Amino acid sequence: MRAILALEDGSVFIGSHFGATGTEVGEACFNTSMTGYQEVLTDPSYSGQIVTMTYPLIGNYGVNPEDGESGKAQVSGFVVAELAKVHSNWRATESLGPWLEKQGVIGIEGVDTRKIAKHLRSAGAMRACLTTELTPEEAVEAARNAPSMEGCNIVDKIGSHPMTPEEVDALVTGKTLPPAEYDIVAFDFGIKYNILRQLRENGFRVTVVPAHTTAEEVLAMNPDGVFLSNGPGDPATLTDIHREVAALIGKVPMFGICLGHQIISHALGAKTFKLKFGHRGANHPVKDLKTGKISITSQNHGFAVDPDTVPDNVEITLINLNDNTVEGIAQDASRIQRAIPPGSGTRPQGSPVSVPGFQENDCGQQAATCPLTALPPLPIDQSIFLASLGKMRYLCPEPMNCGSGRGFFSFHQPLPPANNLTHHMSKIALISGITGQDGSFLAEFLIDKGYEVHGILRRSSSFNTGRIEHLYLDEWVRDMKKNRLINLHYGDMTDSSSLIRIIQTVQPDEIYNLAAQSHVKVSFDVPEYTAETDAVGTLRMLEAVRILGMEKKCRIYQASTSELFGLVQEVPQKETTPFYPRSPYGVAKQYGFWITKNYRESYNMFAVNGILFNHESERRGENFVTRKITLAAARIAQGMQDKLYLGNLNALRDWGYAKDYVECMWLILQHDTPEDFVIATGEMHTVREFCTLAFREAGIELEWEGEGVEERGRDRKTGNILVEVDPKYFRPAEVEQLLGDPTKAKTLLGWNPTSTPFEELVRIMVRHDMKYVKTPVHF
Ligand code: NDP
Ligand code: GDR
Repeated sequence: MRAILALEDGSVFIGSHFGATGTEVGEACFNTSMTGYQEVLTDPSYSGQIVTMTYPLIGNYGVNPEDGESGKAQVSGFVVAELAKVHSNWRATESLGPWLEKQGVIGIEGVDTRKIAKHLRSAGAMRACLTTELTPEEAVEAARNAPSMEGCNIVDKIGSHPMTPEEVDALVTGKTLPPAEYDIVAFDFGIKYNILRQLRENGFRVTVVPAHTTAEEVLAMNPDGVFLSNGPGDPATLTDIHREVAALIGKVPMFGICLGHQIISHALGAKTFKLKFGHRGANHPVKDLKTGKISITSQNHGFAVDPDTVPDNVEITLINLNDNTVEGIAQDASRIQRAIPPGSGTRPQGSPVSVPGFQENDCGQQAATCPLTALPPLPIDQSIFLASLGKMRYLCPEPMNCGSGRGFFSFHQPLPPANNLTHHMSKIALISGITGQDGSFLAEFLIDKGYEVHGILRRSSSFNTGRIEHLYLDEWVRDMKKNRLINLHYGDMTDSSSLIRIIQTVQPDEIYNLAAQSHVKVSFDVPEYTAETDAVGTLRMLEAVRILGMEKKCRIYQASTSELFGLVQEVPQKETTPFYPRSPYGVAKQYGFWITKNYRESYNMFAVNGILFNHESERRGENFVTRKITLAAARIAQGMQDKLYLGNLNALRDWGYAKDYVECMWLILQHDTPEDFVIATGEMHTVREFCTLAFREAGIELEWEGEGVEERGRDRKTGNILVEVDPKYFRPAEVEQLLGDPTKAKTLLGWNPTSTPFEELVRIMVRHDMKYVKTPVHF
């Protein structure tokens, strides 16, 4: 049976169904763990989420009753590349598919989970619909109508499940329990069983209380410590819980993980914000700011504490090295100790849980002798918890271990201030043409790869940063008061001095020279300027690197083009096909190609050409034929335009998706040796075909009639003529057909030329433009 995953931005992934049938909505997120799918599925923190696992094969060790994090599956949907139909593990009692069916969870397999994860990483987590019964259009609509995770109180929705100490004991099977020395009250916001098991196995008697238990009720239980559990949803919505937790601070030691950590932060006066795509996986590097130790941790949370709101008397102790977000806070022990009122419900001074005990068991000092890596393999998220125990020095009779951990609250000596957060990017990239279609996608791609990204911005009387606005003024970045994700420098390909100055300042490891007057037809109108920018501009860039003596440090990618093949000398065109450009643009780019190759051979520079065939996207310039068509189809379908005028309908092009092509630019620069590559899909289509598909996607079936300049596209339903030929769009010399052979890129770079098929490309563009024509913002 077919299943569909639809995202609110109109992306649709069609695959095969497993598990339950029906329709569910939730927030789409991804988890990069290789194992632990059962823990993910049963973790209450995933409530309300449709989880995509990026590991390619899921279900291979089945499911069993002992690994559950709660009594049932909690996710709203499950997305995998391939579901293992046969499981193999001695502990397993059944296969994942049938178990999910019983649990009522819809699953989808056979979709490109890598693509989904990459999309969510760049576009951010979004509302989604997983269905076995709706059409793609209905599914997108359902996703758009789903509630947003921000501002959503899911803790109350899932409800609490109080447990007596005896019930907690019963969760631990096959082990002899140690005597329980300390009493813990654990708030249940969606607590995971493994946390309870670990607490019990380490000598804590645990009573699980409902999320809305009051401070007074907790203190009446006279606990040695309070634990605030993980849980789903937006921590900011739980204001009454913040209040009760605030009332406990200073009266009883406490720590929290995930949501618990965020609740404590709120109780201390800090704020939280929604992460763009959350932290979900088993490989998050977390740095202890006190010891400098870095640990690899398992995480699952979509919100984080805003460091700028953390009060002065609270220290930021841990940060996530992927994005520098706060992973742990602590409050000064002495302040807490002073705050303990005489005769309160806390332990008497001098007991094993007193402050001196904590000082001796300083987890930071233990880090050197008990690294997390020395621990036996742990199920997902236990690693975090064990680490949290190590931090829980009031309560821990002996330090469990230390190092990694997140979301805990413990009592520390003063630590380096929060502004010690530093961000070390691995490589520096400079992109000319960053405001263009490719430049904007490449910037996103490189940011995701951890690059420090710089771009050359040319002066314009109006704003030309529309495609990169989200990177330049990214709200998250602004809120975090960090550096912008990209750094822009004024310059121009016609101005050598600006190029030299920028390269000297930026000191790039990699330059992507994408800037060009890139319109073939326009190049007949501005041939000299085209040569200045596309030909001599390339020379200026290469010379700047040479003048600055950076030939060895800096790798240079030159945006070459299939237009070099022009009047094609063989079909398909490959790296060895002779050139025959047919426009001032093609001729200028041919100079760019050869001067790049010449500098490589003359000065031994890593300077390479990517001979890219046409690649399009929702960000394509509006006067290139594909975008012109998708915009017109969207406008005509919505009554905003009557007709579309085009030039040569017979032109054949090898059209790919720009997002896929920028990856290849990067791969070419990472290759061991400097070589030129053809990048293409290996498939070609006419302009007419593109038109037919685009209008179909917009709901209009076109019928073609006539020939040459008399050819027209008629709406089959209404009979109206919607497409006509206007000779003004003919070119003085036309490139009739282009078809690339990407074998070399496939073989040497491992690049997949067909990850976005032609039909999918048209769909992406039209869906985008159906919205864009009403609200001109790139989604
Ligand atoms: P776009 O036209 O979308 O972007 C061109 C970029 O170059 C824009 O950022 C533009 O700035 C900048 N630019 C133009 N002139 C100058 C100048 N004198 N100085 C500094 N910057 C300048 O192109 P694409 O993103 O589609 O293409 C990227 C590169 O790849 C181009 O070199 C193109 O020729 C080449 N190419 C593209 C293919 C495609 O199918 N897209 C195929 C093969 C090659 P502004 O925003 O201010 O206009
Ligand atoms: P191209 O792209 O010239 O291949 O250059 P474009 O989309 O402009 O044209 C593709 C084909 O469509 C025909 N065509 C029309 N083109 C435009 N722009 N407008 C029309 O109305 C129209 N009608 C028919 C054209 O004649 C042509 O045959 C793009 C650019 O991105 C270059 O920078 C890049 O180097 C090449 O692709 C590979």
